[in-house]
Amino acid sequence: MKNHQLLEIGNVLKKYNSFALFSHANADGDAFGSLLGLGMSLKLLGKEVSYFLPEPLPKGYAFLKDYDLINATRLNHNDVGILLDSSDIGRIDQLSAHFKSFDVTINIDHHVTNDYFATYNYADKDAPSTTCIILKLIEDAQLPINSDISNALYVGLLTDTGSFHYANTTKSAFLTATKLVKYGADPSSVAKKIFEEETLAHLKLIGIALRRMSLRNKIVFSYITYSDMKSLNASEEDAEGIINLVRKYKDADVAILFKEVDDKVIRVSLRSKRKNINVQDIAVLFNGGGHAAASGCTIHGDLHKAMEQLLSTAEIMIKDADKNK
Ligand SMILES: [Mn+2]
Repeated sequence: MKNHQLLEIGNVLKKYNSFALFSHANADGDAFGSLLGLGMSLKLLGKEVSYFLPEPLPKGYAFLKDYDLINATRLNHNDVGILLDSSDIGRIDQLSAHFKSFDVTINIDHHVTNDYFATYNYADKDAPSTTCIILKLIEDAQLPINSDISNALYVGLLTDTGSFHYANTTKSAFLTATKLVKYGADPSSVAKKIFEEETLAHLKLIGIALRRMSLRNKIVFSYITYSDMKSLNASEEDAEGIINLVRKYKDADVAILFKEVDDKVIRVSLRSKRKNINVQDIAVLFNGGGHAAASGCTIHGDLHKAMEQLLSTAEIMIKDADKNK
């Protein structure tokens, strides 16, 4: 499995006239940033662009230019399908048939597990975000860039590095950030939109989850019930990101948050803070997935039974990890 040159991909972008851009379900900052950043650049090049994301769309990124055009443009036909920030076609759920209908497809991504599903592929696991690759493509192929595009690309970099906290906060992450600011990105206004404009329901759910934090050996965990969700009129999006506060507890090896987002539908977020504990192994046992440090699964049934079941499984796996240390 070999990467094409970004220059070759740039030539494909110049050759064809209209493009359908896709990114993955539960779109995050990098999905929105790469989708809209590349799309806006193609539009400045005089191309026709349609944006597609699996619904529901998170509203937190509505400040990005062209957000309102996602799933709104209805062209009869596009020449090329482009899938961004996605390791495989399955990541776009019900949109995958649409993507497969294109004769020419492009895959640009930074996940280790990318399976090179397109006609033209570029996957770089060392890229801090897919938007970093999009900037490289723009520079290598000399595609247009402006401040709206730079802001979109910066959003992907900022969120995928956890605000420059995670292990992918490399020299290249800062070099890309520097370039994006040079091209017109405004880090403080982006940070304000992403981190300082939370809904009341989100903040109140944080309060509930933190108050209920408990410890079981080295596992810190908490939960949000469906009745909490209903009483705050909270959406699933309002319950996103709370695991990142639970996991801050310094003596925890593993952090788990149970969210009953609908009646007897429990989304479980798992985070590992220790190298030899792979929470993906726990998530997989409950039909979920993710990465070694961050995984998730959905359990259908009674919240407290689900918690007991998952926590005891996690305890056993952590004990095994300690034995093999
Ligand atoms: Mn990404």
